[in-house]
Amino acid sequence: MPHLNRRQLLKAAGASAAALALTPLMRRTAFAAEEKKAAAGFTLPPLPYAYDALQPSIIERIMKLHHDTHHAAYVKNLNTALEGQDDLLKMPIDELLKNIDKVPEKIRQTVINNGGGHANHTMFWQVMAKDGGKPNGALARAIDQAFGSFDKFQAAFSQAAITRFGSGWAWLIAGPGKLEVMSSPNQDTPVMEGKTPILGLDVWEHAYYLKYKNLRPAYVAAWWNVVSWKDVAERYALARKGS
Ligand code: MN3
Repeated sequence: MPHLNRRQLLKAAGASAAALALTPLMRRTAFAAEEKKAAAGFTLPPLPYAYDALQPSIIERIMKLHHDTHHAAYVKNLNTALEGQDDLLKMPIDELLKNIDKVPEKIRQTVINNGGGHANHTMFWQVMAKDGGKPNGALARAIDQAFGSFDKFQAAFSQAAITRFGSGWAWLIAGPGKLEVMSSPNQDTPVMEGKTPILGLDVWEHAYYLKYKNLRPAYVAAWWNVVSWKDVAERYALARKGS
């Protein structure tokens, strides 16, 4: 290795850290078994883009509040609930939710609410991007097979999101079995039922009220513009490999 000065060394270290951060499996911290945790306790992952990246579909003010306040609170409350339980604090969030029966009954609902909130939002940030494109390849074929066409899938998913009463999520599930659409209340995650979500939409009012007021259908329609189909396809490929 040639001799590097301090500045060159720092530059090289920065470049490899950036490369690591961009590796799909490293970047993914929810709903993928490959995640490795270094320490006990859960942390708020940074947004993978700027607060204003998804405008006009999702405005900066919503993004800031949603990530820095709501998601941060789920992480904090989860860590507080599990204080002193290092074996549970060391688990990847997906594993903790899959093994929710191992959580003491006294704090189980708190862990479902806040652990689900942490996992669901971690995925939510990642399945969105500016100019997310359209599904292609194996994922597009699976969508056609399960729903008849992309339009029919979109209609079914939107319907699930719009008709979920109160707070909750709409999901595209990759298995077991063929693709399906479902919704869940509150922060309940399909992972607790042994299902593998590959796309999730937050329909809590905090996700849209500042821009769309009570018009959830308008929010859902605009959200399709920022779905990262590349990320969903990667999740689909991982789910198929895992089953
Ligand atoms: Mn939310």
